[in-house]
Amino acid sequence: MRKSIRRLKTKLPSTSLSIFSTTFTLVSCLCFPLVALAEEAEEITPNIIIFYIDDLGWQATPLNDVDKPTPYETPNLVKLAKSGMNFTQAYSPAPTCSPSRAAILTGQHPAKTRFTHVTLDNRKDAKKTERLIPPYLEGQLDRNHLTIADALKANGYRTGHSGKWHIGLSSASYGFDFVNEDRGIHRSVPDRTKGFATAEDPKHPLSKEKFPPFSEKKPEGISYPYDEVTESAIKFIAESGDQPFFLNLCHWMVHWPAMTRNGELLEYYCDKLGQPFPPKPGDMSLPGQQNPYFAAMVTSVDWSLGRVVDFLERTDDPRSPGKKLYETTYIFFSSDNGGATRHGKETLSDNSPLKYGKTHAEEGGVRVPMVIAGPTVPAGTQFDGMINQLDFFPTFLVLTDTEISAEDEAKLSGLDITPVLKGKSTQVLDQNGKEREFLFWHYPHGGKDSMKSAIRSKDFKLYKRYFTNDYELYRLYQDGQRNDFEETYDLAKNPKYSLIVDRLSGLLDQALVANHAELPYLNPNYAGKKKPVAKLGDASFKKSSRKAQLAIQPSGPMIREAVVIYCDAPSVGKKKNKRGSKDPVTAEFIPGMRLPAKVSKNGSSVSAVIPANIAGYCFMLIDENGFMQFSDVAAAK
Ligand SMILES: [Ca+2]
Ligand SMILES: [Ca+2]
Repeated sequence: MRKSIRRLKTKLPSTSLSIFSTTFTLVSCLCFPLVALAEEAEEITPNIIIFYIDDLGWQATPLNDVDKPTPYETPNLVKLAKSGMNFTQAYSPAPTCSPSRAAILTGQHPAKTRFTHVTLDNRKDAKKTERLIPPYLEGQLDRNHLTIADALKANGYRTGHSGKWHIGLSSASYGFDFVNEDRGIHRSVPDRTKGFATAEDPKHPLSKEKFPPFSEKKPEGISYPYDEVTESAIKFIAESGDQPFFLNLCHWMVHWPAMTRNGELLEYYCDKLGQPFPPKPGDMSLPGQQNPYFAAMVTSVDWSLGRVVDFLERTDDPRSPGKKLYETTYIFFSSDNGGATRHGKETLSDNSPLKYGKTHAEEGGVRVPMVIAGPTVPAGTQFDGMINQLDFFPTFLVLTDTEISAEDEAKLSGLDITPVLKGKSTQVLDQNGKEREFLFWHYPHGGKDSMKSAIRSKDFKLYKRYFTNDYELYRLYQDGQRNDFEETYDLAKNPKYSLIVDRLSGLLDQALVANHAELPYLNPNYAGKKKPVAKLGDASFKKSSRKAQLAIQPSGPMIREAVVIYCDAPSVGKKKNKRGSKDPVTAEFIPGMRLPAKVSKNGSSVSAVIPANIAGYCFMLIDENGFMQFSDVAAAK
């Protein structure tokens, strides 16, 4: 069922350099030796590393630190930015984990792949208090999509994944040769105030080598415990030998649980934040960025970045005599969504001055740190234009001279940013050489405060609120200067901005339609509903034809649309995805998939043929009044 990649003569359109005669306003300008180095470096196909952090907010590093300075230290990220480009207005494709990761892998907008949140294969009953319910998400990313790993592999790359996956099944099913989904050093402990790693720790021994932070107590620096995510990534790089490589390194930190096995690092932050060490058991409820466990996680992932960069800096590139791997490798550093602000009573971090955080399309939920360094990226530069991780896929294709079919190419949602990366353009340009007009987000999930779609175009950001069916508008910037990126002053009802509301809402609606975005449905359990909901009747399954059928009672509304969802047998319950499995799942049909079902002409019954290897099924039904419901899981036998 997997699509094979055809090597075609047609290449991705690479924009002609002549359009980039616009004024050059990057912070540091290119100087001649860099250009010479850049041209030389392009001779071999470069290695690509995505260094991806879970839940690292825009204000959680010193890079783009505004207003109150962050206490978290990330010396290796600061160093990476000095050798590459810092993107001050970088965005994740979604405000949560799975959709951002899937969007990078497929290059397609989460709205288009209908992979918009982490609630995979969730058919729980909705609350009585909510008028709307989210669409159903498949149990795993559709394996028919061409992934960037597939594309690079077909071009001779060795592909490796280390750490968190969270897209369903395992990375082995999506084009990765090397798979290690170990949690590394980030794993729950019974009591996080004690039991820190030691030099003799059997699984996570402390390093002999010392690293930052340096303090009066530890002027030589501190040790770090063994981290499998980092070490397996380095092993993958080392084993790649003569092959160019693509590494997808995804940390489980700085996500909950807020913990560290690094006692010295925790003590450093307790001292810095003026708190006792070890911290008292109980809630870490101080406001702002005062959680020493969270701080330790930020510095731990930064240490990991330092280990990988250090390895690249001291290892010869077997493909380029005289060069180190660091000179032939691009590193794309970013985070899957904005910072998580709380877990229960515990304060994790703080995205202020940005609004909200993870699970919200507001700036706090989608604006993330991003640094890109590599052979052609001018050192110490900054780009202030909008950029999205959806741009990674088309950019990788150009950087690595990888060709994909025209059909797959047409599906990509992002744009090639190599002209920006090379310091040759101050704008992200589309295939026609025009500046990208907007970015959008689609998050039909959560309650009334988060179920929104959003669009950012130049200075403005507009939100479409599904619960109230209206808009919010904020002016983040004015004449390039910070204006209201706190998103405090809603201008949507101000007549002065009505044209902007009209234009942006029109663009957003067009984008939602063009991407076949699935919108929220009416909740049949809602206590305040005003219309009736379809009543489900008899279900049947014919063994010989494997045809499943469900009748609808004539006393209520009929069915307008239906899909069938493949399940395990009703007696089995929900099976865990094969996390970390090194074997790709090759079955054509698997539980968690959803496919169109047949609706009878008058909507009084729905049916589907269930594949032989599928033991159970249910229907997702949308009735004439717009209510969505699931039928009970039935056995396909
Ligand atoms: Ca700050
Ligand atoms: Ca995340």
